[in-house]
Parts: sequence; C-alpha cells; structure tokens
Amino acid sequence: MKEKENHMGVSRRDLLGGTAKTAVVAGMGAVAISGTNPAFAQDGHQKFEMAPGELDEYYGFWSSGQTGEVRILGVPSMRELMRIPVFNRCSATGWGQTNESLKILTEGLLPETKAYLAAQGKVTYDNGDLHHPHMSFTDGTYDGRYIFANDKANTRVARIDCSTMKCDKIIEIPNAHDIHGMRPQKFPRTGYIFANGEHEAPLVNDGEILDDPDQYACIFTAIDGDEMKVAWQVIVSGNLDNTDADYQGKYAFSTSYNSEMGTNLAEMTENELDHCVVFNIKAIEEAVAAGNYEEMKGVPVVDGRKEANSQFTRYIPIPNSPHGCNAAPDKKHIVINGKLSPTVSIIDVTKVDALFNDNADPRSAIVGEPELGLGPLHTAFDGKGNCFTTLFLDSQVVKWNMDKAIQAYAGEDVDPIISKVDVHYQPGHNSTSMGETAEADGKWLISMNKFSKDRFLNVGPLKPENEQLIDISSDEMKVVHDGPTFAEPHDSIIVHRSKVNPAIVWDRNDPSFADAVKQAEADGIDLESAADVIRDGNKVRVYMHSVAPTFSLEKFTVKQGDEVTVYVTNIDDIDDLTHGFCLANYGIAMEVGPQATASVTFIAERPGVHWFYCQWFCHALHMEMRGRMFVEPRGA
Ligand code: CUK
Ligand code: CUA
Repeated sequence: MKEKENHMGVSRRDLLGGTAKTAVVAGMGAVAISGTNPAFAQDGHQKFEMAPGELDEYYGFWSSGQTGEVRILGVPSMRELMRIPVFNRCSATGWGQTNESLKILTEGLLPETKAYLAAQGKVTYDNGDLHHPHMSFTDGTYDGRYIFANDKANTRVARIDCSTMKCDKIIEIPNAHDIHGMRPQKFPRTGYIFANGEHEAPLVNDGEILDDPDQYACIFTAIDGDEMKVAWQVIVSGNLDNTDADYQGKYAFSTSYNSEMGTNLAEMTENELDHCVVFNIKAIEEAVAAGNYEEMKGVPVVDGRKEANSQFTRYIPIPNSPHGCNAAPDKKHIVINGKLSPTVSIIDVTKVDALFNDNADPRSAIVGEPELGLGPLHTAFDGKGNCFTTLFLDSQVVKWNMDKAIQAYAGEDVDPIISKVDVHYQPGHNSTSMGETAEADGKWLISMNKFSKDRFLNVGPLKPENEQLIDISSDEMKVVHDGPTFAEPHDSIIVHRSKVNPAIVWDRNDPSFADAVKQAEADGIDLESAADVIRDGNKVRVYMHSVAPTFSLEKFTVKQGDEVTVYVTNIDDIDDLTHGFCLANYGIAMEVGPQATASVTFIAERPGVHWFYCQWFCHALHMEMRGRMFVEPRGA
C-alpha cells in the first residue's frame, strides 16, 4: 500500500469547532463497518438525511458514462462531493490542457492512435465513455489505493490515485476494441485489472480484412494495476460484456452475448444460450511464462477460443445474452444476469476446477437459476445471503435469497424471492454498501435508473437519470431518496469512509508534477519562491508562485510567436486553498491545488496586454489576484 503523508494539521473544520467535534461525540468519529450506529438511525428506516455540516458514512464513486469523468458522492445523503476528470476535457481544472494532464492523457496511447489524432490536429481524445469505476482490493476488500475505470469509447483504462483523487495513469489497450466490463482482482490483491474488449474486429485491424466477420475476434485483457501495463490477453469467442473476479485468485468470469458472432441484431440474438467465459489465471500465466503465446503489439496473447479447446478458458452456457457478472461476498458464488432471460444463473466457484481438470460438463458449475422477473441486468449483495437484482423491463429491484435459489434448483419446494420494490425507471446497475467486497454490510442499495421521466421538474427533452437510495436493512426494501444525475452513471461503488484517506494538500514529491520540478532544477529555479522568466531561443518559461491573494509575478513580457510555458506553484499549505491561473482570451485555465505545481504551454500569437487572474475563489481579495502578460508584436 502506498503511503502518503496527509498533512493532518489544524484544519478549518477543527478551528470552526462545532459540527465535526459534535459528530465525534455522537459516535461518528470511528464507525465500525457493521452493527447499528445510533448516529445513523432515523424513524422507521436508517437515517439518510445529513444535517448541514454532517458527514456521510460512505464514499460513493460514480461513473458518468459518456461524460467521461468519475464523480464522488456522499452516501447515504447522495450529495455530490467532487468530480474527477478522466477521459473528458475539464474547463475548471484544466484537465486536458495542462502539461501534467496531457502527459497522462497521451503517454499511454498507441502509435497509430497518436498518428490518427495528429491528423485531426489533436494530441489526445477529448471524449470517453466511462462505465465502471472500481477500487483496488487487498485480501477481498477495498484497500483505498486506487480507483480504476474503463473507457468504452476509445479502448482505454484509467487509474485514479485515491490520495489526491486525481487520475494518474491512462493506458490504451492494444488488440482489443472498446473496453467495457472491467473489474480488479480481489485476491490476494489488485494485482490485475480484468478488462473486456466488447466489440469484435479483425485481430490485425489494418484494413486487410473488412466485411468478413468469421475472422473477427474479441479480446480479454489482464492489466498489471501497479505498473498500468498490459500483462496478457486472451482471444475469445463471442462478445465480452461484464466481468468479475473470484475471491480465490484463480478465475475471472466474463459474460458474453452474441455467441453467434453476428453483426446485426437478428443474428446477435438468435441463440437461446450464450455463455459465461471462465478464465484460468494460473494456466494463462504459465503459458505466458513458458513463452507459449503469440506476441501482438508487444503483448503476449493466448488463444482461448471455444474451438481452440485450451486450458485457458471454459464456456458455461447461460440463457440468454447475459449482462451483469457479480461475485457474491460469500466468496463462493458468481451471479450471471440473464438480460433477455428472466433468470440469473449461479455459478459455484468450487465446481469450476472440475471444468478444467476433468473436462466436466460446463453446466455442472451452475447450482441455481431462479426466475426473477423481466430483464435482470445486475446483482448486488447484502453480506447476509441475500441478493438484489435489477429488472430493467419490470422497473423493479428484486430481493432474493441465494441458499433458497440453490435449494429450489436442487428440487426443493422453496421460493427464493423475498420481496420486490418499484424503481423509477428501468434500472441498470445497482450497488450495495461495500457489496462487491467480503465486507458487504447490507445497509444501502443504490438503483441506477436509466430514465427519470416524471420524477423531477421538466428540464426539456433531455432529462436526468434517477438514482434511488433504498434502505435494505429489513426485508421490505424502502426507496428513501431520488437522486437525479447527468449522463450516464452506469455503475457505482459504495465504500465505507474508513477505507479512504485522501490527502489534505499535495505532496511536493507527487510524480504528476515531477517534470516541472526537473525543468525548474535545470533552469536553476526554486519553484516555491520563483518569480522568473527564462528565455531559451523562442521558448520562454515563466515561473511564479502563488500565495493568497497574489501571484509572485504581476507582469511578464514575451514576444509574439514565442512558445510560452507558465509554471505556477501554490505555496499555500492549508486545506481548501486552491488557486487558479486563467489567461484571458488565450483559452487557458488551470487549477493549482495547495502545494501543487501546474503548468501550461501555448504560443503567444496574440500581441498586446493580456490579463491573467486566479479563477478559484481563494480570498477576500481574490478579484485582485491577477497580473499582466505583455506580448510584443513581431518585429518590434
Ligand atoms: S453496463 Cu451500463 S447498465 Cu456498461 Cu455496466 Cu449494465
Ligand atoms: Cu487565488 Cu483566487
């Protein structure tokens, strides 16, 4: 686990006294993960409304789909706390414009992508489709190090450093197309990030093969989450949808629709049975270590297609176009959600060994297949043996019991369904508090609904989606809160706050601005006291520091056509004191957090007087925090 100093000095909150201290006295200071806490009880249901200044028990990490960012919410209040730009371009923070963010956004791109982007006059994509944010694990539970997230739109996987809550790595996945399902390895640790390439394409996709779907394939990828490098890939049959890992560290599971390998809707939904692909991690690792693979774009690739009959994969038939893939906290069962079938299929991981070792019938690993309702998409768990499945077509969440579903499959006369609750409307993912870990605590369920229709004031043809908070502490599920959100949070995780410990200010040794530190050293500049302009041919480096409410340079002069890099180091060292640097009419703005350095490079093509100002409100004299850039016209 990466350790970072948190600068836990005196905060404004401590100085203000009141709420934080009262909360600690009321028992919120150190909350046990399970058990009833009086601070969270409210009449008839668990307390979900937070009074002003009260802190939530959980961090929620939310995807944003085609918006391309990750959002942090407080749960159960559903207050949005922060947005983390990842695959998008962010005006507020300068993500996608600062040199520090552009390095992260560009360094992991494939050469052919860089060439494509260059032809568009760009250095990186400015869109993404972020479906699945998931935290790193140690020993079956969250460890607070990282959040990983996929980009379906441009085949990338990103990592967020949970000490700064900023994205620190993005890689593009070679050979695969359109990364969709993505989950971290749960045991012994993360470890690998498993990532599904959803769309099939020719393995060498250089235009040689076009409309010949027989030669298309899908790729499953294991990424080393520490290095953010692809470790290995597996060629599979069928499209890959969602994925999850077991609690043993032996297998990964991916749902796969379109076993027909069709390219249109009629072809893709022809078969009644599709499958869940099981990946044998050890067998793949051994083949890679022994050199039994093909190298494609620098990555070891093994053939796990059905017809290859390898020890790398098994294909468990599942009805019909299965979607969600969810490992239960009992460490034994994987729930595969049928989507076009009203059933979910329960895989017993202890029966999977036999599929590989004894070539047992793949269906022998199925120990339950309860019929739950129409359009089961995703399942979450309460850690008490119960499961919560979203029913897209029925607009419901169904609570059912795992043991009873298994007993019913074995022929006993029991009904696994406990209760159903209406949600509004058409739920996709759902998530329970700590539910994808061995520490599932059965308090809260979020149902992430694709449509809000009439639930909120009409805001025009484009409506928000609706995430409903459901109290699952008793058998009758209670919808207690509607949470409208902008496009499109597919997925979320609910992490107990004891697992997350973000920094208060930046660490001056943070690798994200190491390049700036190196350049300053080469220029003989001390970033923390800098007020200097260095000319290096037509390159100009402007170094300044900020301390509320001033920049260390009130003015600087460059020549028209110079390539100018402005470095701002914020030497304020207390919590919540962010400055910004916005250069008017140059289209430039960036956030500079306390103790951070940020930089931006541009061509000073516009002569004249140009004001720069701090655009993050920082002080009573924030408006006065400004200065001038003089650009001497060419030939002057
Ligand atoms: S997928 Cu969105 S509802 Cu991309 Cu996780 Cu199931
Ligand atoms: Cu510094 Cu506003």
